[in-house]
Amino acid sequence: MQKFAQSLLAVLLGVAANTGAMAQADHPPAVLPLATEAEAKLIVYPPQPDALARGVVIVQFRTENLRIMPVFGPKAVEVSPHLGHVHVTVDGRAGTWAHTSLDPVIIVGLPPGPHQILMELADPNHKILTSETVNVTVPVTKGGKPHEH
Ligand SMILES: [Cu+2]
Repeated sequence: MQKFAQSLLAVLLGVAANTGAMAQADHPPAVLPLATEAEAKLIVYPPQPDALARGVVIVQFRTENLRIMPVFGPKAVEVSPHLGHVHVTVDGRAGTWAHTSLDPVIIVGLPPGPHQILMELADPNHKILTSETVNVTVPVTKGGKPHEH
């Protein structure tokens, strides 16, 4: 019985330490190594319309069955539950960057017109697991100039 109580405490503490960043829509995040890993999913939301009207592209996203962290290398691929990051590429150009948190992707300075933002969910060894493409049209803003910093 004591062993069961200790296990329960470990689970409860694990949940408390992992709430927030990994909260998911239908179930809490895994807190113990998993015998089998469910398929990693990347859910990307449409750019925020208010910001887009000002020429600022803000893309929010979340993952399921994979935690976004700045951890890399073959040993990290073996960690359970799985870790990973997102590769972001704008308009197919060279210059993909690794996004290593669940913070939104914020892009300023795109010229008015259609753009494609490719978001690829990668494991810690940069193998692509799944991807989503965001199609966005940056409007001509007042004065004809996009947002500037
Ligand atoms: Cu990578």
